[in-house]
Amino acid sequence: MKKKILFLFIVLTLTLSACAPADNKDVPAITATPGSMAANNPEDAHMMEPITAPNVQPATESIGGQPLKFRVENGAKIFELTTKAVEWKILEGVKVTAYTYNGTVPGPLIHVTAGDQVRIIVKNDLPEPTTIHWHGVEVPNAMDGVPGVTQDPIQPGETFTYEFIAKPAGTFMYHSHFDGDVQVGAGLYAPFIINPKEPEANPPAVDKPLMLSEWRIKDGNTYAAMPASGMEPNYFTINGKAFPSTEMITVKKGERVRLRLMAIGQFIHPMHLHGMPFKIVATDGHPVPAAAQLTKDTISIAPGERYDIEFTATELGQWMLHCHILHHTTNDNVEPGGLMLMINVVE
Ligand SMILES: [Cu+2]
Repeated sequence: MKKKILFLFIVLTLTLSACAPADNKDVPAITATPGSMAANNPEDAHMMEPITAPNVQPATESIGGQPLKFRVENGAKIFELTTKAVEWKILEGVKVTAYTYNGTVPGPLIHVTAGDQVRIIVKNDLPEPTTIHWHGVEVPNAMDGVPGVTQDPIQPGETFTYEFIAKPAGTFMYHSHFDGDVQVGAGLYAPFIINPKEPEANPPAVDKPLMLSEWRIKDGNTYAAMPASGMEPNYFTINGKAFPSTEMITVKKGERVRLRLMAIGQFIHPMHLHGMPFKIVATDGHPVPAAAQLTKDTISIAPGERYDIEFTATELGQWMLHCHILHHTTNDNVEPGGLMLMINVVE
């Protein structure tokens, strides 16, 4: 039976190809894109094109994820974001063409308190439409940022205002929801942290968001990396930097460290800490009760997930935090690189 179907399929295919005119105008031409990749399916073509924009300038800032300043109007905290393309340095001598919020990767940290009225004015200076999704934040439906469902895409040159009450407290992210597999990979993501209404009784000495992502750079072109054939990443970044350009975290012996790990790319990263075990104190922004906090030294963070982990720096020295998919600790296949950073415990 199977053989019969296969035979019929072959006959049909041969007949159809024999009938097709040599220059059939209805069949889309297959064109090679830079990086020598060809899209057989026109719907795949968008992801195979390099990230480009007219007149891309080098970024004026060198560190991403810095707190965004706001002004207060009638009790609301007003933040302003502009989406724009810049040349972003992920490593000495390695630049990507990035789509950004306010010119950095990640975009600026929006840091508010539970219950705050938050208004975010977004101006789109990209050559294509975009929207913002407030990942994990409990917003009204109209503010959810899904194009064609909750809003029209923000067209190039247009401005859109998001407004909501910040809740619940925890570790969240904001990112593009338009052409997400390209725009998020291209850099349109940032941390969004909501403090509890009651300030913490015993805050850690170090409290740091770490956003994990991937890039594909070929022949000087930047592509949004994704788990698709020919689109695999060859660079990996923590807060927009690949090791050894990742930030070193310095802490005094005996102090407590909180790392807010966020996977914003399209790959899973089992992050491993040398020397000191940690506890998982929050998952996807929600606190874990003390009795349920697992003690681990490796934690897999899947795309979209956040884990807040805490440890006490009990041992002096430089301790590595790195992804244990070891290809992810390379820069274009050269070790060491990518998803590594140092925790420097000092006297
Ligand atoms: Cu990894």
